Amino acid sequence: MKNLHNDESFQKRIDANEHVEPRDYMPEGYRKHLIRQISQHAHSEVIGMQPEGNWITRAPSLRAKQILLAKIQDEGGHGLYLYSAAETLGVSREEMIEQLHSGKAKYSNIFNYPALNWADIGAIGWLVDGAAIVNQVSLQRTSYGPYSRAMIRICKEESFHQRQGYEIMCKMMAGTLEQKQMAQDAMNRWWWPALMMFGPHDSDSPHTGDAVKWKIKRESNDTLRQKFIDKTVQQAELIGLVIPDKDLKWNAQNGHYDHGTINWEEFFEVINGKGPCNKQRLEHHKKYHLEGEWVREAATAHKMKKIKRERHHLTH
Ligand code: BYC
Repeated sequence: MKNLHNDESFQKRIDANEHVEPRDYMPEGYRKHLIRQISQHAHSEVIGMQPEGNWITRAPSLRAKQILLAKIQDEGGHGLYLYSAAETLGVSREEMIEQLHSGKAKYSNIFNYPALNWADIGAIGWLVDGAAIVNQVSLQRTSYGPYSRAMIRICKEESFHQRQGYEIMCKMMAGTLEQKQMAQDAMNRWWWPALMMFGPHDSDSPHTGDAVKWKIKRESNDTLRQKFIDKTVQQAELIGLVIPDKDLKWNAQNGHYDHGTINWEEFFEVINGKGPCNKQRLEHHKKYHLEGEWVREAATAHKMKKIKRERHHLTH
């Protein structure tokens, strides 16, 4: 079945839960959909290093600093796996970076909010990585082989990140009144943007139809958001944090928590460039990308020299 080159046989492979590999036939829409999603995912990992990187020099202990450094380095590594996975679809790293810089490619809404104090580092690890992992566990079963394999490696690291954040929140909630207030304040600011990370409601999500048909997405935006809420509410209660949603309540009939209305106006403003930190995040990326140009040139020159040397060796 593998080498039949038409959309119908492709769909049969998807329906049979076969992985699609880079050299296999795939419809152009599938390829484009994946390039968009994987490159946005890669940009999110890399831009996501900024709000946390801001706190490395102010971590409250050597232990906390080591853990935060390791976590941020992991995010950089996740970006690299994902850029490589996207490159297997025929797009170059330069094109993806160009699309990020021109605003054509998005990155996660969440990284356009500022990390104001140490409690925010706890909230990011717990809520942001917590939301990311719910989405990414599901993506381990995505139909495109290189994306699926990247997700398996990434998920192993994300679970450590989530625990790093929750540990900070636990410590602060066991601390002074001021520390408890800081933790609650961070929760209040990060909760709603974390819910938005899962994307618009299924009924308003233009890409979900194709994504589900092609098994790029294994679960819908709302299903994943609900999973995240259900598990996080209990973690918050355990340490005495209050979810900032007056409409949040347990629904015994369906076995899930009902939640209040998400501010989609804010979401669309943020993803379309008007969030509190969009400008800062992109300018930072552009500045360091430009400053790193000599490294890329040197690495390419070194590689070219090596190839020439090897060729010379083979022919003489
Ligand atoms: N932010 O039809 P929809 C991390 C856009 S980072 C921005 O539902 P789709 C971490 C969407 O792109 C985790 N934009 O789209 C790193 C589309 O616009 P375009 C990042 C969003 O693709 C460091 C439009 O809204 N994870 O782990 O079916 C430190 C309509 O949406 C967002 C991923 O990227 C958003 N939140 O579903 C800590 C996961 N949501 O493209 C942690 C991979 C939607 O037409 N991505 N939009 O211009 C996905 O699973 C899916 O792409 C989404 C959206 C669920 C995000």
